[in-house]
Amino acid sequence: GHKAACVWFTGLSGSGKSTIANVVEQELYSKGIRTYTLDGDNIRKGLNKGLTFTDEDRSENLRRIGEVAKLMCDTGLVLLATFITPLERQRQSLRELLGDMFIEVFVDTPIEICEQRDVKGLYKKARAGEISNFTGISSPFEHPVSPELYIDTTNQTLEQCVNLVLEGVLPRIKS
Ligand code: GGZ
Repeated sequence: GHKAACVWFTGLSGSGKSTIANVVEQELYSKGIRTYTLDGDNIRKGLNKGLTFTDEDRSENLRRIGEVAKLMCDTGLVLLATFITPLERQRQSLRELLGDMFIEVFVDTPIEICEQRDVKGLYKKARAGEISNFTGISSPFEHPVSPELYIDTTNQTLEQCVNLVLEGVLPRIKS
């Protein structure tokens, strides 16, 4: 058996949150750990359809996800969540809600690099004014002050990033 946890990835759009979380999930699965991933694709299109990217709507987006994460953790799961979570007060609320199950992982990729990659072309659109309130451009991202895990993607490979997350998570879910 293993303990429940909520591994919460915070970072800019295109920082690599999902890429890292997906490999972490595969590794946990291969160790027999029960996992589930919440991300923008399964949340903002369903449960939180209609919420925008104002500070207020982002906070509501994240509050609801936190409540769902808590329910899922109550079943004993290791929940992975990949959301920008741009403000310190949003991360603080999640920490209060989830208590010692909350493992904040800051995926630190400088905006210059996210914008260079621009996998989905969103930064280009944001610069052109076609997307408002875009994180890092027209909406703030507050540097996390007390993440449990800090991942510097600039100087490390994907494999190294994944291993750092696993080394941080595995001891915390040991029963
Ligand atoms: C930031 C936006 C925006 C704006 C659409 N700002 O890279 P993606 O595409 O797949 O991930 C981003 C996702 C961010 O949603 P979150 O629910 O994670 O944000 S928050 O935690 O702040 O509530 C991006 C896309 O949605 N996207 N418009 N204006 N990202």
